[in-house]
Amino acid sequence: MKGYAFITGASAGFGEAIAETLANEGYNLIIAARRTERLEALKSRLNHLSIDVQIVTMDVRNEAEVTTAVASLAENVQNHIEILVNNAGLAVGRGPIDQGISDDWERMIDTNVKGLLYVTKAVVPFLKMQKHGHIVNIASIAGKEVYPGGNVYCASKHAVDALSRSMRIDLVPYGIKVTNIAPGAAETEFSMVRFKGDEQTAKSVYEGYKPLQAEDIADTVHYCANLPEHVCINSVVMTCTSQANSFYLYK
Ligand code: NDP
Ligand code: 8X3
Repeated sequence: MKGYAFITGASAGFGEAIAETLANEGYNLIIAARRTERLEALKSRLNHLSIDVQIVTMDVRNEAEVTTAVASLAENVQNHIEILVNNAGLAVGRGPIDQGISDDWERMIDTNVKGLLYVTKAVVPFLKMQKHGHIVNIASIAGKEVYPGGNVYCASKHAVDALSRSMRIDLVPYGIKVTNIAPGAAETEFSMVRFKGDEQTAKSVYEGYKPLQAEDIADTVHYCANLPEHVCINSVVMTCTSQANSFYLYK
């Protein structure tokens, strides 16, 4: 029997697709996010599979909430976590640095960087005990190259990239794999969140080309997680065919 995949940000986009893909491959799931009703709907959709699905409602920015949520999982769940997918994240706003809004900056840094740290710190002791496990960090192409107006989001994803490489060193003695996945533009709720509900602007991000779909990222996570024990993919940069780098999209 497969162990548990702990997926943050499982209420939408990549996280939801990763949860569905891994569930179909027989993984049990711990699905986390703030919107419990979305997690419950996902769990119901997976009802036909003979897997266990644990729902965790938490805001990754709140360390106490994260620690309590992980500590509250049953022992047989904690001790069988095989994969942690640090996926919860967001961009808020896009524009020149001097026009940035401090609250947007804080939301991005607190979620993308500090949230990922809190979840990792809470889960790693269980992976260490097993001397086995895999952490998949969902970074971004924005963590490889900056682009106009991307400043703080790009900085937060550069931090994720650096943390993935650091974790790889810290955790290698325990047989724990770390994979950094850096996708380019993908059509999810990401742009609706970034542009604060401005549907027209959000839609325009994906017009004139075929962007990545959440399922593409899920397939990549599944591929990386199902390699032989002695093989670890450290880093993946993936874009749709029309995107050459973080600022050149052919439309
Ligand atoms: P979505 O907006 O579709 O999903 C984001 C998920 O993150 C939701 O499940 C949301 O759940 C969760 N989340 C956000 N903030 C918090 C929080 N404070 N606490 C807990 N959960 C939170 O976006 P994507 O699926 O596109 O994004 C997933 C990841 O991929 C992010 O890290 C993003 O930066 C990254 N990424 C996205 C790309 C894209 O073009 N879409 C490309 C490259 C990387 P809820 O609101 O219920 O809490
Ligand atoms: C999301 C992709 O290009 O909007 O990480 O930064 S991009």
